[in-house]
Amino acid sequence: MSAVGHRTTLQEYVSSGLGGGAQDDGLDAVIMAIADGSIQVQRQVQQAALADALGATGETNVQGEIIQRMDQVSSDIFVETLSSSGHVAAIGCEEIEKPVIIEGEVADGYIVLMDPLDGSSNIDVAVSIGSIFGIWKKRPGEKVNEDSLLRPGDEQVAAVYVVYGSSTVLVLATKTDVCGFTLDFRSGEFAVTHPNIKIPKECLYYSTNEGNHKVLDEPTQKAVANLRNKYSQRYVGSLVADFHRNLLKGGIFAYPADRNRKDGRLRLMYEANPLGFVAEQAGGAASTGYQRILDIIPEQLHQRTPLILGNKDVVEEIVSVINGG
Ligand code: AHM
Ligand code: MG
Repeated sequence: MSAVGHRTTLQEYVSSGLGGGAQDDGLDAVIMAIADGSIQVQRQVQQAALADALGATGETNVQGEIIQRMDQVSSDIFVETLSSSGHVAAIGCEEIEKPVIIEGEVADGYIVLMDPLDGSSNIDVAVSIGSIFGIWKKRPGEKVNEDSLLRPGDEQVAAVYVVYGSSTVLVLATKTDVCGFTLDFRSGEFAVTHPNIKIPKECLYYSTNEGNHKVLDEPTQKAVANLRNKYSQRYVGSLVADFHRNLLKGGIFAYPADRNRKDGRLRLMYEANPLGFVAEQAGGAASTGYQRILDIIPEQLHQRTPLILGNKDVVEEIVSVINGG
């Protein structure tokens, strides 16, 4: 933070090298496009009931899930702000079956994968929801096509999430820093409130859907029972909000594979990869139970994955129990 009384804004932070002296090659514009979109989404979410914009669109997405009207509104907003940034070559989105290829001629463009509004079941009931973004740099000289989006999480250059909660918080992770910003409604800007985020050493919470216990295999039941015996449970049901709490307070999120969801529930490219990147940069870890999330070579844009996310030592312990240890 700079002079007393002035909090560094997100714009200042990204313009001065993203906390680590990065070159200005358009990543700042991509991040500001996400921030601008999130301010619009936050307003729409707050006004949704008054504008009769809650509820479902009547359509389902490629994964067969009902699209909420606010899912659609948020997707449209971010596609617009990212496309207009001039630095995004392609967008992959939970609500859109095929990638949005923007290129033409974005020379040093970025590829952005997003869940524009995470926590669908909480939209209509005034519970925290959010947006999640993984950011990859286009390969030099690459002519972007559908396969260009299938990059491992390890190659992300940055990840961002926003929580629309009792305050609106944006967390940006790069290879050099994880920093949290809060939206100041007076100025309309994000300002640094959580510099240099590191997940606390002590794990306080576990977040899992306990209703799934009966469909877990035996080793996974044992791993969850261990969590239950040691930690307090907190489960919002919006991944982004559960993760944010656990990142700041110390905690573990678990949505393992089960009998009904052999590939897990959450999506690799725009949920597990970005939050796995944030977790690792903050000293935590992310695993499927069998493999590091960021090592997965993706096969499909909308593929699912089991996800164990949070304090590194606890992730390792769960992985060991799931594997019969
Ligand atoms: P969404 O992207 O359609 O909102 O779905 C993902 C959400 C996550 O935010 C959350 O962790 C999970 O689904 C909750 O699932 P469940 O209701 O099965 O506990
Ligand atoms: Mg989601």
